Amino acid sequence: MSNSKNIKPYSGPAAGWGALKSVTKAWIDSEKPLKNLRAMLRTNQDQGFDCPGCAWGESPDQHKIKFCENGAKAVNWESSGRLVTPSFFSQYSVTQLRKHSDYWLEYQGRITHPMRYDALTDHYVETSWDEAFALVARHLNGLESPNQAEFYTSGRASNEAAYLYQLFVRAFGTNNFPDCSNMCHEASAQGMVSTIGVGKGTVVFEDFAKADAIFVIGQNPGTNHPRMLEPLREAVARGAQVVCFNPLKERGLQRFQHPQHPFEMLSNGSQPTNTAYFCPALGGDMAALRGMAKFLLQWEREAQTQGLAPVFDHDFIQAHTQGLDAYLAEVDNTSWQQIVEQSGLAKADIELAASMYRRADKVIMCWAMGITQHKHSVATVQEIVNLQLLRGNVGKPGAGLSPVRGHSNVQGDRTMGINEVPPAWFLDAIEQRFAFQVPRSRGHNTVQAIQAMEAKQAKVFIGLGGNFAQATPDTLRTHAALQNCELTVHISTKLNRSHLTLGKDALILPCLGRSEEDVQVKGKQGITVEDTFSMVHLSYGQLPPCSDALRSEPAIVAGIAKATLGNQPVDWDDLIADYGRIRELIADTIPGFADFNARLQQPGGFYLGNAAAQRRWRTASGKAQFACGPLPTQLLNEKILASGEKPDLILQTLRSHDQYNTTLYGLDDRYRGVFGLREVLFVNKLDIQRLGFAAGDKVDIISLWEDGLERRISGFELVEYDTPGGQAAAYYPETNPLVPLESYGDGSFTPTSKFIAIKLEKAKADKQIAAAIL
Ligand SMILES: Nc1nc2c(c(=O)[nH]1)N[C@H]1C(S)=C(S)[C@@H](COP(=O)(O)OP(=O)(O)OC[C@H]3O[C@@H](n4cnc5c(=O)[nH]c(N)nc54)[C@H](O)[C@@H]3O)O[C@H]1N2
Ligand SMILES: Nc1nc2c(c(=O)[nH]1)N[C@H]1C(S)=C(S)[C@@H](COP(=O)(O)OP(=O)(O)OC[C@H]3O[C@@H](n4cnc5c(=O)[nH]c(N)nc54)[C@H](O)[C@@H]3O)O[C@H]1N2
Ligand SMILES: [Mo]
Repeated sequence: MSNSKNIKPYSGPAAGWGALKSVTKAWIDSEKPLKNLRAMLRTNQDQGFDCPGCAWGESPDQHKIKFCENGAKAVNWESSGRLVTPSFFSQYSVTQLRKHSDYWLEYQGRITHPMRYDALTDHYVETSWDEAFALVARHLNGLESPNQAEFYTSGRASNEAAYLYQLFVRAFGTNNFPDCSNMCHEASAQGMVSTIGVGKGTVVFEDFAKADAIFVIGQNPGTNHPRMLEPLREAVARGAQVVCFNPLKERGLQRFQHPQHPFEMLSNGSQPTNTAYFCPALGGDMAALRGMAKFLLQWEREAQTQGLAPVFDHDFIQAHTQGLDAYLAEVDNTSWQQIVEQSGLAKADIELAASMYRRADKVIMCWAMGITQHKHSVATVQEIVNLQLLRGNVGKPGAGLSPVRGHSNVQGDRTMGINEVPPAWFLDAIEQRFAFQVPRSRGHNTVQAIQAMEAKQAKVFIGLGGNFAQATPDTLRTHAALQNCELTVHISTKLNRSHLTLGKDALILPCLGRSEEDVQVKGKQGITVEDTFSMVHLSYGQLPPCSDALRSEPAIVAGIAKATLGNQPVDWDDLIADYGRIRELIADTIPGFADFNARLQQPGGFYLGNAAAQRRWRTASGKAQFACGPLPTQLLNEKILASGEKPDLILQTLRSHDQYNTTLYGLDDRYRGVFGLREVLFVNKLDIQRLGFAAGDKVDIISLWEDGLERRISGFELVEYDTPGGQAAAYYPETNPLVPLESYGDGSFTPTSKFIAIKLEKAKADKQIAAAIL
């Protein structure tokens, strides 16, 4: 065990008193506690605002407090009393700001005025909105081709902002829409569209109360979707089976104490949230799921010969699916040896998981980044679908597929057309409604956008939210790529490293946060978002804006559009006066949004619908399709093998309990027992010994990838941790310098952030000290 004072294993339950303490700290630390209390209580309430945290949906119960610990952190962080004003920027040059940590940068507070980079002084200086828009327009209109600009979106942007953004960018002439989804659930969309014809989850909130079993695969809801713990807890309480697949024993999936249940809190009792926990190897889920299918097939054959009730849902398979025989042949072809080796699970464990799956009539399968950030993620998602199709677990109450989304409106942004490969029907609808010729060629995703900037083919980068420089892989290359640009523009709430990784010209355009009132010509405006269950609802900011100079995201997009295109293809100002008019355009062009404005009036919003949930399959064959790919022959990429070195460990990069993606609320990770420190590497005790280190040692981490570049990060403390042998974990974004840009998912282009082959060396810094002493 490490003797570092920063490491103190945590024995309490998830949520509980620790969560209340943490909420209080975030609240007091906002420096606006009285105002923010009101905001917290309006989170996710009717006529209130949508939590800017995760995309988990609301309980239809109108009387509950609906924010969780991490939602409260998000709200208080956004509505901080600290301000980053023009005088802040005159105090620090960009070079000086670069020396500060990411945590420090965001901690300085909300950006209050539009700022332009002045290369002569190396400072950001205040600019007017009109000057800022004119600068963007000048750059965009000066490009040889619209495809030389990249238009990034992070998933917090509202439907209204996203719709205007895509309209402007397509009218400008490109489909270059790299977005955070490319790094997130892209594989879920690809894997599901190719099998069930819809790239979204098929379940709604109420299904969780009806399920007999809920599988939680590669997801850490205790930290990233805390409100999901409640339905999981209720499921266990009524005797349903929760099954977890995760190499790490995540606390929220083991013990949970509900802060809104006084008895549990006072008695300090806690609900065990899981009854079955399997720890596969990183990237081993497809093999584990294939093994489960192999058992189901064996039991189905046994049932047939013995005249027992079938294991497969033959009626469903017959009426609704295609490709079963080819899939079962592939299942037969997959050897147990390969399954056990690749999954890292014993055959008996896979049998146990399969029997839990078989016993349940209605099964929900949930998953997140532990599934989607691998090379074979699309195939793994397809294997989840295969398993669910075998027993008719798609399109019936209490069962289905649930890729649990990340950002609060990432799903809505896609629905609005933030998509580098938009479907033809979407483009047709835009073309018909607005009478301009839409670009039809594929645009860039996140990886391709970085490659284009690196090759100096793309010259303008505009980010609608997010922190592109830190969230993306191969940090050194990505930073250099952004710095190749003629212009970088960030529409942001808080200062981050992307603002300091700038092109020749650079702008920071500060926007209203979700929690702030948005008043336009026709009065107070609400925006809409879509949660992970395809519920669309209104969100009204509650707090006065932190600065009079802020503009809303839709207004900023409209300002750029008007300066660049004039009043084409729409009257931009008119749309901003009343967002209801933007929603009318959405209703005209996007299926499911008819009578958009009227339907929003119902409390809780409305359900967009999902064809697959109704067993209508929008696939080429009109049926749900079994996918029949083989398991990867091996998980190590050929570029890793070509390095000629055997990895010491395979590294996954994940979130601590005190962060929201690249935003760090603090330096603690309570459930994993790490305090005041982020440069840690979680490694199994035996591995630490095997590699000749001791817990607490500082190491350099080097990524293995054959392309002539060295990828190294330094000074990480080894923390002894309960993780399967050979598998390590560390926090993102600090580890992004290790992820090679070309290491991405087949068919998804998602960086393989959960599978990085690494070697360890004793930290260089230590070596230098040692050399000095000698
Ligand atoms: N508070 C808070 N909430 C958030 C976010 C945040 O940063 N903070 N981020 C939001 C966003 S954008 C997203 S996408 C979601 C992310 O939500 P998660 O997907 O829960 O996020 P990660 O921290 O990446 O955790 C991945 C989990 O998968 C496990 N895992 C890793 N590799 C594998 C594997 O190969 N197999 C299996 N079975 N498990 C594996 C890890 O041990 C970890 O428990 O959360 C959203 N909500
Ligand atoms: N190694 C590794 N890399 C990863 C991941 C991983 O698990 N491992 N996860 C990936 C995933 S799932 C995702 S989704 C991406 C996230 O990538 P991004 O979405 O690009 O990053 P965030 O950290 O969420 O963005 C934070 C910034 O958004 C701005 N912001 C906050 N609120 C608002 C708002 O209301 N409006 C606007 N305009 N700006 C706002 C603030 O300035 C803040 O600094 O990272 C990906 N990168
Ligand atoms: Mo995400």
